[in-house]
This record gives sequence, C-alpha cells and structure tokens, in this order.
Amino acid sequence: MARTFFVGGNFKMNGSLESVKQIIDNLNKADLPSNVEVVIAPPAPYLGLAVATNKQKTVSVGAQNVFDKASGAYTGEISPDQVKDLGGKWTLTGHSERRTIIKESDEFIASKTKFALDQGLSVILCIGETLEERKANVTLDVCARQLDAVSKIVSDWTNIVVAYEPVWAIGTGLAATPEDAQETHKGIRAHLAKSIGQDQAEKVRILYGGSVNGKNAPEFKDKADVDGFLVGGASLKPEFIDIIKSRL
Ligand code: G2H
Repeated sequence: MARTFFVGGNFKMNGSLESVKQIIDNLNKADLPSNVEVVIAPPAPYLGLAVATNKQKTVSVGAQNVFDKASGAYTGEISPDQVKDLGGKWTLTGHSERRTIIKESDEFIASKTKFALDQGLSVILCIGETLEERKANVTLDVCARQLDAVSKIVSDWTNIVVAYEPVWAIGTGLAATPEDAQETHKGIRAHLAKSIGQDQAEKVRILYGGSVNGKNAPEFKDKADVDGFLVGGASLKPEFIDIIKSRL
C-alpha cells in the first residue's frame, strides 16, 4: 500500500530566534515535493515563530513533548491545547532522550500519546533499543514493549507515525544500515499487525531516525517499510532539504 513519505525535523534544544527563522526561510525558498509530508519540531519557545513564518503547505509544525494534562499546577509543562493554540499540529512522544535522560516510562509516554491524540494533535511516537539491548538481541522485544504500552490504551492509530530510532545511532554519526532498518521496521509492522490489526499496521508510517543526513538518506530509498525519517542534527542544516527530496 502507498504510504505518504514523511520527514520530521527534531531541532532538539538547539537554536535561537535568528537561527530558527533562518531554517524556515531556507525551507520557504526550497522547491519542496508536493508528495512528502514534513513536520518540524523546534524548541517550544519558537513554535509560534515557526508557525507564523512557515509558508510551505506541506510543512507542519509540532512540539517535541507535551504533558498528559490539559492545564493546572504542572510547572514547566506544555499542554496539547497550548501547542494547538500556537498553530502546532503534531507532537513527538517517547524520544529516547526523554526516556533515558528524563526517565519517562513506557506508561507515561503512552498516557501522553493518548492525551495528545484525544486533544487533536497527531503524534510521532519514538521507540528504539539501546546498544546493550541490541547486543542482547532484544531489539524487537524492546520495540514491542514500547508499542504495547500505547496500543493497550489507544486503538485508533490513524494519527500516529512511529519513529524507530536505535539509541546507539542517535547523534553518533553511526546510522543503522538500510538493511538493518528495513528488517527492524518489518518486525515492528508485523508486531503492530498483531496488536492493532493488519489494516492499521499497513497504514502506519514507520520512520527511521538516527544520524540521517543528506548523503545517507537516498540509501534507504528501496526499503519497503522505511516510510521516511526523523532527523535531528541534519534538520538544522541546509541538507534537510536534500533529505526531504531523497525519494525523488
Ligand atoms: C534521533 C535523531 C532525531 P540525529 O534522535 O530524532 O537525531 O539525527 O541527530 O541522530
């Protein structure tokens, strides 16, 4: 089945008013393909700026994280409604940096994913194994556990995009090989078929993330279950546009 190619740009905790504007100006000037869906996730303080300056119809703006409550005494947190209020349409959940550094649990990530969906945001749900888990040959078990926490409480996956990001490949310059990514994506889709049904599993886009750049992105071109990329470091650079165009 044809799944629309998807490229996410996760700026992480990088940038300034000036540099975020510069990245968006570059995107605005680019001749982007009409059949690639792009989501950029700047740091939360720049969400409004990103929405206001983006002129590309195929580019949406999202948050890197949201909380699982609508409002209240939750110092430092951001609600899905506030993201929407600024014009954001997406959020990431479960990025490995939040799983490992902030110690977010599978259950908390699932709860945030459900709440964001219920409030009308679409979600890029990040999953992936550490190097130790890979060495122990439990990659798919880890991905399944992270996915199951969500499928236990979310039955409609229409507005979820899964990003498979092996932790050992993130920001290290050591991307998974296209063959490795394809094999894992295939396993993830097979697992989803069991948990959310064959039909939904066929429709869910599964992105690869971890040291994707303008040079290696085209190498994933013929991989049937790699439906796009979640890009960190390279989304801050002009090569982000090459990644968006890598399927042409
Ligand atoms: C993985 C990825 C973006 P990078 O975290 O989410 O980052 O491309 O820098 O490895």
